[in-house]
Amino acid sequence: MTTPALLPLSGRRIPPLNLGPPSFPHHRATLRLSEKFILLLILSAFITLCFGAFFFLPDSSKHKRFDLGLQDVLIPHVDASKGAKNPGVFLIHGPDEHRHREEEERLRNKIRADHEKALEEAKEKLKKSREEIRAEIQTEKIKVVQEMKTKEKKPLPPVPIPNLIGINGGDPEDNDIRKKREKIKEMMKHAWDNYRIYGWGHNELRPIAKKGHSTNIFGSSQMGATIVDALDTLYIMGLHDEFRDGQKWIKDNLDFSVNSEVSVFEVNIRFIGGLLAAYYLSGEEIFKIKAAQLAEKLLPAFNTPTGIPWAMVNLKSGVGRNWGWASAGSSILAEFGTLHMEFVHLSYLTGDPVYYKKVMHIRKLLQKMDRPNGLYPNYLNPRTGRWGQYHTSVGGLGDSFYEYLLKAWLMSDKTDQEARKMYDDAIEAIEKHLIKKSRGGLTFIGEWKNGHLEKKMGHLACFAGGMFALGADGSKDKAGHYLELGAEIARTCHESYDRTALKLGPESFKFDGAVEAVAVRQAEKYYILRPEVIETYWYLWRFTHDPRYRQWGWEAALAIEKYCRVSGGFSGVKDVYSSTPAHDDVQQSFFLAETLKYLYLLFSGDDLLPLDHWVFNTEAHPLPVLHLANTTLSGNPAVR
Ligand code: DMJ
Repeated sequence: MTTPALLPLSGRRIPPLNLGPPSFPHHRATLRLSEKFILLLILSAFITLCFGAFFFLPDSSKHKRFDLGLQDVLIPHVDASKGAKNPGVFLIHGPDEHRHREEEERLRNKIRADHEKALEEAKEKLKKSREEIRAEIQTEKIKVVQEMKTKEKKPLPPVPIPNLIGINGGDPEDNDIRKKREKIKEMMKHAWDNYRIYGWGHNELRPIAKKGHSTNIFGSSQMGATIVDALDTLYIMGLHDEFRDGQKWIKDNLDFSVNSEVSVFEVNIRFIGGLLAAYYLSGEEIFKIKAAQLAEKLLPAFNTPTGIPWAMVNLKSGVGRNWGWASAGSSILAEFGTLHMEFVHLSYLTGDPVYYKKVMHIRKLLQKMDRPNGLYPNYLNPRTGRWGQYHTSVGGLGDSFYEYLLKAWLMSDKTDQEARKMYDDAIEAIEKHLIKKSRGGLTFIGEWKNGHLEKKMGHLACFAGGMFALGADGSKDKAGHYLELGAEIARTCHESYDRTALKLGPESFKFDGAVEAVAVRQAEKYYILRPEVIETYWYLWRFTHDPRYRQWGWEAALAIEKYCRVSGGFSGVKDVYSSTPAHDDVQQSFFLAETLKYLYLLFSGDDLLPLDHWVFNTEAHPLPVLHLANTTLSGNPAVR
């Protein structure tokens, strides 16, 4: 899915002139003349290009129409409903229109003046000798390098570290549970050690071919995704040598100035989430610094007419675009809606409100949108601000958007009531339109497509059992109902595992007549070491202490050990209904970040990462609750 990286017009480089001594002295005068000629040619081409761009490219000042900024968020002057034929499209009227024209005129004049100045400077340059020009270039180079160094060294402001409770411990009293926990730790070591030997520095591992692996979500980069994703699991398991090894690699090798197009969502949840969690757990500054450096590289993705980010961004050029397969050039709800937790922490730790503003802007924009049946469609076009296809799901494409509404509230120490309300409203609509009971009595979450309910549930949607349980507290009189709903989803997902030959769940399963919780199409029968079902077991265990959840988790662990373990690590399987399955030869980074972490927590005491102090991001990276009311973070709702 990768395409050749595009360069912005302004980023295109002109090949440097050869200013070294010419080989034949008697040609010197001629050469100088031709150099001047080339320089003039380039200059005139550049000026023509700038004017062309100014008149023919989409007017960037128009983008301001959508850029609500924080002030606009606080004083909403854009009315989505008035004068807009299409819901979600913002138009400018009255005084705004006048202001907009004035702004355009001001910009035009500025560009004209800049061009004249550039021309004058160029003329001056041509009068200078070759040595003078060379010296100037050299000085400029040194300046840029120094600026970069100072930027890298710039210390981040000290901030009060939140209350970090339960980063160690959780030792189970029961001997049997302790042994199970030890087994999970051994599985983690097997996965890590093999990655260390065969895939070190690559994003993921091919455990059968015993070499590195990557997918298009990381572009062409080799950013050690498994290292970053696994760090906090290593830490809580007490695998400190391995943790330090990973830390050293990050310090010496992790560089984000790569010409590579990556998924903003995946990089956020795995890298920023992983680095932030590693920072909070270990207190090692390097993780915070790397997270802040990477976050800066993601910011250009938000340069769209609406402020809804592109799905992908080139880390070097900052050019963004969307997935080719997404409806109507849209960005994906579960991608642009899964940034809040990490971005709030980034603003907190860097003291820069820009991250907070970006995610609050997305939230405000979504609040203004019309929602068919109260449901959020999965696709939103970042240019027009219009929904794409009316497809709503709690599984892939939608899932973690709902999760982050709830977790924004939890992470704010339950003060972000706006997020809680959005979550409550969304879940109410989902329950009304998407959640049904099968003939055999299994509760499932279907998918809403253009007014029709598809009775199919994805493995990804199984995370919702845990989400409902986590959100129960705060649902007032419906708390019992949501805990029960969470338990029903856990049961359904367990059935999807139990009805297979391997006791591992398929990618998606159907409820159609006699078919219940079973995959029908061959292409949906695989299991790629995903965590969602085990994640739900863990949340249900924490809230109910019903031993069935530990039992179900152990069944899954044994099945993974039996069918997915190979000598070079762990691999996904292609068909969970076949007793002799083929391996897919991929050890996903989320297996170490999530699946093994949730299993380990399932067999640990509740004092390890207690849920009233930590909120897990969607990649299972724990971030501490932020009592923002006590801080001076600009953009902090409490300060506003
Ligand atoms: C993980 O990367 C995250 O949990 C994400 O939210 C969705 N799916 C994968 C694992 O299945």
